[in-house]
Amino acid sequence: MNKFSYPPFSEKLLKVLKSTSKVIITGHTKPDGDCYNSQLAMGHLMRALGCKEVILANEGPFEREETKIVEHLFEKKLTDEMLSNSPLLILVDCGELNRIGDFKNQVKNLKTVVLDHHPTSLSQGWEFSYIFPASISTTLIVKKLYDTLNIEITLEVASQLFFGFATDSGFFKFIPPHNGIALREVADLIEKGASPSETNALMSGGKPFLYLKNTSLLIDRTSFVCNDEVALSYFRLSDNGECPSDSYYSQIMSVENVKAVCVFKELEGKVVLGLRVNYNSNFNVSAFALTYGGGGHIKASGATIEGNYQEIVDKVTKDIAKAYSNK
Ligand SMILES: [Mn+2]
Repeated sequence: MNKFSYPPFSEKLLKVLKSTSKVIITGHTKPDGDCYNSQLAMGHLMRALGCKEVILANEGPFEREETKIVEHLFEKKLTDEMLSNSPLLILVDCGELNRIGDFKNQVKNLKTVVLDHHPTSLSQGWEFSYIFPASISTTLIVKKLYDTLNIEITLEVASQLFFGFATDSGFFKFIPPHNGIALREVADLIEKGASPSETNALMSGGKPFLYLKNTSLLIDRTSFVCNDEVALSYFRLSDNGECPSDSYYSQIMSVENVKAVCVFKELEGKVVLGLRVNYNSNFNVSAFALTYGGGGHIKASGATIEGNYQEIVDKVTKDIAKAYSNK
């Protein structure tokens, strides 16, 4: 792909946003920095457009350290009152209803606007959508909406939009060539007051010592397949503290030959599969996750699989070795 710009928003999408007096803004469960900041910034945008009732909802869980301070801003349950008078639904950083948890059945008949950058959302047939996988983060799509509608980006919103970008770019690490526009948009956010140093401290600081110890636990438990190019590790229900997947991915990716990483996180009756690949690998983990009902990006994806822990680990390990070899 050569240098590109963001396509314009459709007139009908803009019209729906401008004519809405009640909105529910939600995103995927287990929100990350891109998801919840897109929700917050869209909340502000809708109020600026004159929308009277803005409901921010996310089922959670708010697991990541940096999400805990914003958790109280989001409704975890949708009441009949919230669903009355046909609110508009805005889905951000997610284009599949089965990724929003139990809300799915309550909102499936609402008129829906989707703002997302996951390629798996393209096939969902949304009428009012802006799905652009080349955008590093959903917050950069939200920024494009602010600029299109001429809504002022305050310091608070600039910080939110930058945070989403910082999360999904691995703090500037995962940016492909030709995507100069991302950095031009980010420069604008920094000029408006977003602080990379403060965001970095928020994102990577303040973790309990156990998080670091668990990173070494995952490193210790690593096994390799496919000529040591695929690293696998696991975090059991009986382990204490948080599963440090992100920290583990970046550590294990620094090992020579490693091109792909898979983490099995055991929950009650199910396993959360996390997948990452190196920037120059052509193994499509989004497609792989999709075979287990998951999804995500070409280089970062995941799935939640119900069933027996050991059976899931054995099957996925076999499948990933096969898929990786056939890529
Ligand atoms: Mn995202």
